[in-house]
Amino acid sequence: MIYPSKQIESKWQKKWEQEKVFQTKKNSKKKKFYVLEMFPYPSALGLHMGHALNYTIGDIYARFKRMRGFNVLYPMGFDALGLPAENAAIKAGTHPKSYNKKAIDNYINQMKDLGLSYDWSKLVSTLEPEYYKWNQLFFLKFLEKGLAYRKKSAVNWCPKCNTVLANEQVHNGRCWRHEDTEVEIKHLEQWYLKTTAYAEELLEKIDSLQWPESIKLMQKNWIGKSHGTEIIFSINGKKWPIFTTRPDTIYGVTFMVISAQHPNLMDIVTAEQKTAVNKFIKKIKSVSEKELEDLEKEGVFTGSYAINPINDEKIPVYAGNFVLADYGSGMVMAVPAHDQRDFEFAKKYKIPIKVVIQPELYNLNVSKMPRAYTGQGKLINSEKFNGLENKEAISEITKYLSGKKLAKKTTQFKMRDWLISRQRYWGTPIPIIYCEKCGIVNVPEKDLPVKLPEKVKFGKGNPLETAKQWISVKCPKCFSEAQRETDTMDTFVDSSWYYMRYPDPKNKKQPFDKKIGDYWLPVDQYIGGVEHATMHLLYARFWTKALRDLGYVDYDEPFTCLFNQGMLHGEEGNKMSKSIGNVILPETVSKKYGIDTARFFLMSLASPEKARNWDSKGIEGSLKLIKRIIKIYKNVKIGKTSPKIESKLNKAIKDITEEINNFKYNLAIIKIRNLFDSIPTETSKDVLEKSLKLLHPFCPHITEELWEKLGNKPFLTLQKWPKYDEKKINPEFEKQDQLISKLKSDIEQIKKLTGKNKAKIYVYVLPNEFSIYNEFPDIKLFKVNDKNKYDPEKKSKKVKPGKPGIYLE
Ligand code: ANZ
Ligand code: ZN
Ligand code: ZN
Repeated sequence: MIYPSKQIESKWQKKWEQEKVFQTKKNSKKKKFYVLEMFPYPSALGLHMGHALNYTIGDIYARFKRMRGFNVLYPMGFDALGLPAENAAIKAGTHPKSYNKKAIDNYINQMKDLGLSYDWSKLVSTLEPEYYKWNQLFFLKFLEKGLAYRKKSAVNWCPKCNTVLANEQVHNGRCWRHEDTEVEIKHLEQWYLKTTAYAEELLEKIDSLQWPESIKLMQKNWIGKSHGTEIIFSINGKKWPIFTTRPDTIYGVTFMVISAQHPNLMDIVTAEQKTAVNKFIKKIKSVSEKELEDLEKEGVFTGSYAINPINDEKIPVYAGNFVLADYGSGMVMAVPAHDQRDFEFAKKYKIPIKVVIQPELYNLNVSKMPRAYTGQGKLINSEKFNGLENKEAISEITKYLSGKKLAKKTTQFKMRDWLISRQRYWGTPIPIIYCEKCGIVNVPEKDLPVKLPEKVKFGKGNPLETAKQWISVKCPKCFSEAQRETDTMDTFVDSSWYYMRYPDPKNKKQPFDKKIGDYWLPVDQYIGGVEHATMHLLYARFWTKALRDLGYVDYDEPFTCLFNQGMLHGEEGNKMSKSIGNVILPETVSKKYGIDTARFFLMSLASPEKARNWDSKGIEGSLKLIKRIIKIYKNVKIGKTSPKIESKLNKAIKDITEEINNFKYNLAIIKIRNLFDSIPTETSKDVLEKSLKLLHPFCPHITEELWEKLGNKPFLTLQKWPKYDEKKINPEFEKQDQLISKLKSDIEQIKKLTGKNKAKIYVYVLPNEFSIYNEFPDIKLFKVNDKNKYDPEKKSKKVKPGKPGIYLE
C-alpha cells in the first residue's frame, strides 16, 4: 500500500462535485479569467498519460487563478464530429453516434479521476444537433454576407480519407492525417468560406497576441503577404496581367509560364498544341506552394506568344507544373537568369537565358552559370535602366510602366479561402437545397437544424448519398421536389467557435447570449499543441472576426495568450502509440502511485513546453515525497515558528507564484520539495497551511485531506493564495540554503559517477560553516581541523569556503 490514495481521491472528487465547487458563479464581482485547453476528439482508446499531462497543465493554472481571486471559467467539451470517429466506428462496426457517446462518457470519467477542476455544467459536445444547428445558422449568415460561396476549381483530394481537404490540411503535398498519402487533384464544385476577406487583419493583429513566436511566424508565413507589381502582358491581343516581385528583371524575361490548372489555359493553346497540352495536363499532379522548390519543373509550349510591354519583344508561353493556378494571376514572367525555378525550366527546354543583373564583384557568364543569380547588382541589357541598382530599378520600372497604364503596385496573399465541403457522413450537414427550378436555395432558418439522418450505408463514397429519403425534400421556394446538399462541413468548423458556446452552452434561442459571451471572452489562457498553428488557430481567428462583423461578438481575437505544451513520449523516447506498445495509462499509474503523485511527477519532468519521456523509475521519487509530506503532517507539533522557516516560506511563496504564473511548473516543484523538506518538527499552523496551498494545484486531493486533518473546513481549493512578506525573507538563510542544495547535488553527482549508491558519506567543512551543514541528513560531518576525523583520502585538504569536501565509502 502506498498511501490510501484511491480513498482520498474519490472522497474529494465526490465532495467537489456534490458541492459544485468548480461551477462558475454568475454575477461575481471578481475579475474573470477564462482558461481553456483545446478540446479533444473522443476515441475509444481513451486518454493516455500524454493527454493527462496536457489537461493537468491547464488544471494547475485554473486552480491557481481561482485561488488568486479570479472568477474562473474552466470548461471541457468534445470535438465529436469528424472523420476519425466515422472511420473508427466503421472499423468497430458501430454507428459513429453510439461510438462517440460511449467514448465521451469514458473520457469524462477519466478526466474526473485525474482531479481536473472542470465546470461540467458547461459541457459542449459538437455531435449534438443543438450545437451544430448553429454551424448551419452561421453558414447561412456567411452566405448572406458573401463570406460563403460555391465554386468549381482544382481541389485536393485524399484517397484515403475519401474526401477533399482544405489547403491548410495538405502538408507537403500529403494529407495531414495520412502522412504517407499524396493528395490528388480533382475538379469539383465545392463550398468555401472567404477567409481571405480577413487576410490583412489576420496578419496585422498577430503582433498583438501573446503567443509563442514560432506560432506567430508560422501564421504570418501561411498568410504570406507579398508586395509586388502587376504587369500587363498581351497574348493574341488580349491583356494578361502577371504578378511579380521583381519588375527590375523584366528585360530578362525569355518565356512565360501559365499554370497547367489555369481555368483559361485553353484560350491560348493553339490548335497544333492542343494534343500535347492535354496530354501534359493529364500527366501532372497539382502541388502546394511549399513543394515548388523540389519539384521537377515540367511544361509544354502552348503555341502562343506574349508581348513584353517594356520592349514589345515576342516571348513563348508555356503551360507548367510549377505555377500555382490561384496565386497572383496564375501566370508568371519567367527570368531564368535570376530565378532558380525558371532557370531549371529553361535548361530543360533549351530556352535562352539572359542576364540583366550584374553582381558587383564578378561578371556572370550565361554559358557557365550553374544556377540562377538571385542576389543584388546593377542592371545591364536593360536599355535606359542600365546602371541602376536593381532595388532602385524595381520602383523605377514600376513607375515607368504605371505611367503607361501597363503596371500597378499590388499585394498578394498566399492564404486561400477555406474549402469546407467534405464528402463524408459524420459532420454538420450544409443547409442547402438544390432545386431544378430555383437553383441553390438556403434552408430557411426556422427549419434548422438539418439533422443528420441516422440510417445510412457506410462503404463506398459519401454515406449520406444512400439516405434517399433524407435527400429528397420540398424546395422551400417553389415546393417542387428538390434535393439536399450531401456534403458536410469540415470539423474545423465545429472547433472554430466552441469556446464561444461554453459560457452559455444550453441556449436554445441563439448560439450564445451576447452579453454573457462578451463578459467571458476572449479566452485569457489557451493551451494546446503546435500542430494547429495554421489550421484551428487560423480558422478560429477568422470566425471571430466574421462574427464580430455580423454583430455576435465585441472582440477581435479569440485567444489572448496561448501556451503550447510539450509532448509526453514513451519511456524509450517514441511518440506514445498503441502499435509501439509504449502507451502509459493514467489508470495504471494512478493505481500504483496515486494520481497526485502522477501529476506531481509529470510536472517535475521538464518545463511544460518541452517534450519529455515517461520514466517509470523516476515516479518513485515523487511518491517518496508525497509519503514524506503525509508523515510530516502526521507527526508535526503545532507550536512556534522560527525565522528560518518563515524566511523559507515567504521566499517560496514569492517564487512559486511567479513560476506558476509563467508556466515554469518544474521550477515551482523544486521549490516546493525544498520547502517541505525544511519544515521542522515543530512549527506554526500558518506555515503548514500556507505550504499546503502552494502544493494544492499540483496535488489537489492529498492537500484537501491534510487541510482537513489540520482542523479546517473544506475546501482548500477555495482558499486564498498566500501572500508573502518581503521583510521575512532573510538573504543569509537563503545563502545557506543554496549551499545545502549545492552539497546535495554534489553528493548525488558523485554517487552517479562512482556508482556508490549506498555508500557512507563523509563531509568536511570549515569550522565556521559547521552550523550550516549540521542538520544535513544521512552524512557524517567533520570540521577540517578535527583531529579525530575519518579522512583516508585527505579530502579535507581541498576544502574552501562554501565548498565542502566529500568522501564516499
Ligand atoms: C519574375 C521574377 C524574377 C520573379 C525573379 C522572381 C524572381 P512571392 O514572394 O512568393 O510572392 N510567381 C508569381 N505568381 C506565381 C504563381 N501563381 N505560381 C508560382 N510562382 C508565381 O513570389 C512572387 C514571385 O513568384 C513572382 O516574381 C513570380 O516570379 C512568382 F528573378 O516574377 B517573379
Ligand atoms: Zn487523408
Ligand atoms: Zn424551387
